[in-house]
Amino acid sequence: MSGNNKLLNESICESDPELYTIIKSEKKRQSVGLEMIASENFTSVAVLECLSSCLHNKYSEGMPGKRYYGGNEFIDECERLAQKRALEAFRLNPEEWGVNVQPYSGSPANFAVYTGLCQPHDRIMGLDLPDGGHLTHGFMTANKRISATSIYFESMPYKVDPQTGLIDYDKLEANAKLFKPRVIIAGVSCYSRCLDYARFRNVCDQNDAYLFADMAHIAGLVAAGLIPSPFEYADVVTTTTHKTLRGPRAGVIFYRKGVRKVLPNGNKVLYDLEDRINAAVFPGLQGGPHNNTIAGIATAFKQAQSKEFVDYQRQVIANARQLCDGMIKRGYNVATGGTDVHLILLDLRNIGLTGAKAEYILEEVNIACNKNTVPGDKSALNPSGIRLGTPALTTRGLVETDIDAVVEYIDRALKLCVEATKISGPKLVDFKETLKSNKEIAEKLSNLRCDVEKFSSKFPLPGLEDL
Ligand code: DSN
Repeated sequence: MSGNNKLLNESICESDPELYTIIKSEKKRQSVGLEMIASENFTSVAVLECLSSCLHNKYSEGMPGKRYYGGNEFIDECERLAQKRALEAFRLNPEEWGVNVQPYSGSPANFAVYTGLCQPHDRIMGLDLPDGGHLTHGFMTANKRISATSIYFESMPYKVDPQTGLIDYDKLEANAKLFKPRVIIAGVSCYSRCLDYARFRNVCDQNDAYLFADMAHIAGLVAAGLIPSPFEYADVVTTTTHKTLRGPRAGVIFYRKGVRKVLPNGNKVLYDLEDRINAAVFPGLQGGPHNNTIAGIATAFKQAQSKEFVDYQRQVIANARQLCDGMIKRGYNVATGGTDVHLILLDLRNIGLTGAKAEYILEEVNIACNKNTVPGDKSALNPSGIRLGTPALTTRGLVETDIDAVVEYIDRALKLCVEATKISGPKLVDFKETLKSNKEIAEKLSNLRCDVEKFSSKFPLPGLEDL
């Protein structure tokens, strides 16, 4: 083989053993651990094949049939197929809804929506990040505009009720009357209840605002028809495709077409979102779409229309409920008292733990989750809870009885966390040291890690054999 051919044709394991070892280690980590980060999932072999296909090589700026590069006959077919299946997956009429499948992921998709709907400094209202919203819903703090969505647009958050943990729709309505937003975002990153889209619509109509639903977390459950759909009420809907939808890492934007409203004189006002959204994605914010990813979107949306997918989503919810009930039975507090979806938010204040310590000790025993603020938390920098999700575990085949075992492992870890905190005192750095230096604690930790590994290894990890 000539030098150049060798460079081009060697597999990663031959050509770059250093990187190959890192990938193998990550594969091992994924298979011996319990993945409970609510936004993660394991995608299918078909999606992974699309991602590593020749479609990756092609530039195709523009829309199908209107490209800035030649050679796009099959790329056009692929993107049109992805668009068609995206609409089908949510049972949408192409006369009423269009879709752009080019956004690189959820954050760019959301920014494209604001770019399409707003002028700079127009007003937006989203659920505050510490209350379960997402960065791209306008997050800012008292002294800093954090997300670009609060730098380029004027953001006023709405909140959850600190007692119930539920969105305070009354306050949202009152504040929207004063703030007069151009866009209200109905979307969450950590909220375990279904959203009241009809109420959001009503508030939007009172203020002539657009209703923008970001269903990234729950899109798989919506596609399966198991929870209320935002499409009945929203003007624009975005989603990522890799969370409950279990496709490639990407974003899509759905926009309404046809009649927006009928004026008192009977004249119809039409939506003009198609061109605005498409132009915001390209050339506004992005260059060439990632065609390998778009193929992955197409095949994920095909899968999303299967009976197996609906069964999977049903199990995701059943597992989240089992997790929730199991934790409550063991004396833990769950924000809002339950779940309708794929995640729960555990409030650790009653057992004197911080989210950071809980996340750390769970990671030490191969259970991945993330620390999270809970309703009423004073500081977003020191959150009092952890977010736990079931999409990835369910993909590996866990059912309710397995979740009982998971509850037991989490409970053991959190009890150990309390025990270690009593020895270490409140500082995280001392706590970490205690986990290592206290012989009894270290031994319990190691036993628990072995139990979790043995348990996890029973469940196959989908994906390519070696990578
Ligand atoms: N980072 C994702 C989440 O964890 O919710 C959202 O983008």
